Amino acid sequence: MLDYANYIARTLHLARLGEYYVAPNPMVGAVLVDANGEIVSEGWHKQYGGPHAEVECIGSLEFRVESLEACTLFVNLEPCSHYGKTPPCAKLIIDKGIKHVVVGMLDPNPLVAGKGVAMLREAGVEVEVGVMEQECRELNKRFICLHEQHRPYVLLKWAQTADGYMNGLISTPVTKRLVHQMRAENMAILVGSNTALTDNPKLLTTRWPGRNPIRVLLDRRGRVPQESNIFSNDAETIVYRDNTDWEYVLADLAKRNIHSVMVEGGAQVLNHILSTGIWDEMHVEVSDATWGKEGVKAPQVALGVPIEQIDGHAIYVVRK
Ligand code: AOF
Ligand code: ZN
Repeated sequence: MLDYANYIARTLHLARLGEYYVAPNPMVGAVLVDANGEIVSEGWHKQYGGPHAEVECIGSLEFRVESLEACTLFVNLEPCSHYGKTPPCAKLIIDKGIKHVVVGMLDPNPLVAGKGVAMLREAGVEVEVGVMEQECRELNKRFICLHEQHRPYVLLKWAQTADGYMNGLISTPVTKRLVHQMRAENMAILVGSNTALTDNPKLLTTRWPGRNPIRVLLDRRGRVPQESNIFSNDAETIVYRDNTDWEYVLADLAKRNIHSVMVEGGAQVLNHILSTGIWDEMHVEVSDATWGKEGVKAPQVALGVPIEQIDGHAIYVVRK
């Protein structure tokens, strides 16, 4: 008897290798296991628009296997059933004569949503669904949010002093790098006009591999000049002028297939979002400095216990 959780855990290792390259697609890994429990092949979705994990796995069989009939395919997400940029993985699995598939979680994309599993079962493939489901959902929380809630996953990010004031001078050499890494993990980075005018940020990921995120600017009064860094031609920029209502912005970003947005400020935008209650995660860096009343008051929220200390700064992560 195979230990299913072990192999699904392995698919998650592989899936994560696609982290900075597959959005808005999910991260997916696949492993093919023989009757003795040996892994005979592995694969993962490497790049948006590229072959899916199952195709990579089956196409790169490392050991000669006489027949795939005795093998089990493990994949963290339900194999697809649609003709997208690539043909359906469920069809490939059937054509290759694989008779047993173990799936971490169903695909929430309405194009698939159970149809992949149904296709396999109709062809006589034995399918088990829901192994390490929580871990599978955590890995693809952004992709899942887009399809289940029809809006991007929202990460609020700011740095503040111990007495609750913020501006751009708080980050340390290490936390500056971390911000670039976090940007690369999200498809879009959003700021308000005050931040664009005061800090004039480029909002790029020059200190981390992967694509630059899409920049989003809320500028109701049209105050941010065209020569600002946010409009540099390194990356795309979307500006909201007439309607900067949070629900409208999220719905519009979802329409553009953007599965995640990191909000970098300023205080006004963060407070507006917090007042709507529509966000998923907060990442707050607190320095040990006290500035009295110099600076803008940071949003006032309960931060709980820091997850770590970096360069003497406390890092808080709050999940909704
Ligand atoms: C899989 N294996 O490795 C991935 C899947 O445009 P396409 O053809 O690449 O299809 C993208 C959709 O396919 C994506 O939204 C998600 O539902 C599914 N992703 N499915 O069987 C994979 N990446
Ligand atoms: Zn597929």
